[in-house]
Amino acid sequence: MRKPFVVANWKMHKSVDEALDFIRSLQGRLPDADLVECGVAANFLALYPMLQEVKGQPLEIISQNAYAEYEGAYTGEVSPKALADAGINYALLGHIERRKLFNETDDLVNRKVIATLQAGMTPIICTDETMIQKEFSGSVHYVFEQLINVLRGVSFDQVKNIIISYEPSWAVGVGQHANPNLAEEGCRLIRQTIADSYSYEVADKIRILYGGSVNPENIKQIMNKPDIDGVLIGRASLDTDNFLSMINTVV
Ligand code: 3PY
Repeated sequence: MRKPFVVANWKMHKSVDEALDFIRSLQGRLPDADLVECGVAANFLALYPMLQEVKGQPLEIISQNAYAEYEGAYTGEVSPKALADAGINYALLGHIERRKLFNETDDLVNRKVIATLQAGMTPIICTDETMIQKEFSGSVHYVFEQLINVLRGVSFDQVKNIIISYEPSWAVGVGQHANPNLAEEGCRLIRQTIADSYSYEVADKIRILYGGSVNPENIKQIMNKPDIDGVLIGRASLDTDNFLSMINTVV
């Protein structure tokens, strides 16, 4: 059984105080961790105070990024080592906004994956595709190639512990209704790629999330799909009640 995972991706929203208020307002309202895993991906500045505030609540505090080296002379970057030492278990890597706005390539994302694993954290690797790529070259080619590139050097043992997210750019940040069938198609393709490159057993265990305009109206339909084990939620996760109502549809 793959445990569902509901992740709020706040992007560059919320100050430290706003983030802490959010955590306080969740107090005692999250479902049992055996039923669903919940997490919030916040900006670097808010991560540590959030970790202090969350104590005892079943909520993962997640980094939205991590640098591609374990530590070293990289002014302005945040190392996987510092994140892991602080108590962060997960890092989002290669989100479509990082690829589009900050020119992150498959190669860079791959180095981030390796460094994050080295620090003992679990990468949540985002894969994407545009509608043009989907319609003209076909997802099979594009998503497959991207996944192979970002997983280069990831061993059989390591891959069991990673999480992959399908975040097609045609559905991210646009607020449009995400089509659950297309979301399932992308996640199924990811699972098939893992089965082909590692094994069916690993593919069956690995958690695959969908991200792109998930909201309280569409989450149930999306989560009913067999290859979707969780969601990354953008704008709709900024409000506590919305976030809780989405988590409750999953349990
Ligand atoms: C979105 O839904 O906009 C996201 O980017 C989720 O990560």
